[in-house]
Amino acid sequence: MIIVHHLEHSRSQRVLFLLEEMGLEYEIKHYKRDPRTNLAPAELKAAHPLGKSPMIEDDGKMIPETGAIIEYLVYKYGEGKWSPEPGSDDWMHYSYWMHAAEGSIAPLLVMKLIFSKITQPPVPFFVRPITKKVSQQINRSYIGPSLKGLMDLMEQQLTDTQWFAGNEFSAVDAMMSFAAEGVAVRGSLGDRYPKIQAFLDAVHSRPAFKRALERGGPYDLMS
Ligand SMILES: N[C@@H](CCC(=O)N[C@@H](CS)C(=O)NCC(=O)O)C(=O)O
Repeated sequence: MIIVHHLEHSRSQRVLFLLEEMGLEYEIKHYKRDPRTNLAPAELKAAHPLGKSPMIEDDGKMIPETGAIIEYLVYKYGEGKWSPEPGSDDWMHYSYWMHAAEGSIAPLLVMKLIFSKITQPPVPFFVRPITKKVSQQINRSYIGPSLKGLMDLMEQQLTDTQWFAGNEFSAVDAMMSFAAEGVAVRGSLGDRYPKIQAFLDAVHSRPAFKRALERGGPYDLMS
């Protein structure tokens, strides 16, 4: 039986989403964030030295890192479904977004979150004018333009194809669901990114996503 080490309010949600899409049986081990630091509790470190979520346990193996988990599930249980034909154009997109989600998009979202936090308490009020300037400068010169480039690319992909790797839902759409939620919250879609918004709406209306939410519990993104 697959066990998902699932931290509340986290990107582990997309692993539950894929498991539900694939119709696989799994158990969830729930973890709560530390209310003061918002980090994972020590018990998660006891399960694996990284202490991050998601992680899955299967056949006595512990597998961390969302992309690796998704590729493992598709390879081991996918029965040839959930990913496009290797080498095809759709597969190139599949591979690109599978890596870009955590390799390029997530680090920028985390940086944006961190730089927003240094402008708020508990940073002392008399330091905040400086941290605010630093935060604005880094947002303007690096995070903002880099994120815009990726959001433009996401929008273009979803204009060319209905999903991230062709016109059929695949595992990379579960991977990209958190990235799309992240850019919607941290990057703001406005009316410039209707295809990303439509992708999110489509994801949120899938029965598997709803079931995953019910089983996973609280999911207040990027809190
Ligand atoms: N790239 C990793 C990121 C894992 C990660 O940072 N997870 C966050 C949850 S969104 C976490 O465990 N945070 C708690 C902590 O750092 O203590 C993945 O996609 O699996």
